[in-house]
Amino acid sequence: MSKPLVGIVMGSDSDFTIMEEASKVLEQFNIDHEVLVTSAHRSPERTRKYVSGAKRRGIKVMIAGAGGAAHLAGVVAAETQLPVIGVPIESVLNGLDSLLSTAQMPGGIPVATVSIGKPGAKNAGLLAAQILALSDNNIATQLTKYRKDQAKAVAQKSKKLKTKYAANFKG
Ligand code: RP5
Repeated sequence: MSKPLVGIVMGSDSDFTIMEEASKVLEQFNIDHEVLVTSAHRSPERTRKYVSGAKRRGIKVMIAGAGGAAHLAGVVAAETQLPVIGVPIESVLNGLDSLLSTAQMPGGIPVATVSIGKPGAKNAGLLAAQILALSDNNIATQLTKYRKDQAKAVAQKSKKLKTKYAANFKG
């Protein structure tokens, strides 16, 4: 049976197309995680119940994504000592409202906020993996390889453009 190390919560099922990027990263590193839709304002009791039991059940990092008046990450952070990564979801104001609502926590209860939308969700997964890697050599090794492969891919992209547009491309 799997023992989830990361808990991913989102305010609505409409957030899932974004938040699945975090889940995909964790799957890539074989990190057990669980995903739950729960809202800070529409289902406060459900949110509190889930978050307050998370540490006891072995969860080490929480990722919370929400849009609009996005207070889910802050509410999650208020209920646990686990590190909380907030993902602002695109909204009617292109996610700027979500970004500010998630990032602008008053001093005392921190939320580590990533960028808006899919890149942010991806980075939330990577940041969770990096936190777990502090005490897990297997994940640390996978992260080292991930970065090496990423660097190789950049060089390959440049090479491809050189073949296509020649001359002034260095390589
Ligand atoms: C937020 O409201 C959710 O996180 C979502 O991003 C947004 C819209 O929710 P739905 O109306 O699509 O359920 O609480």
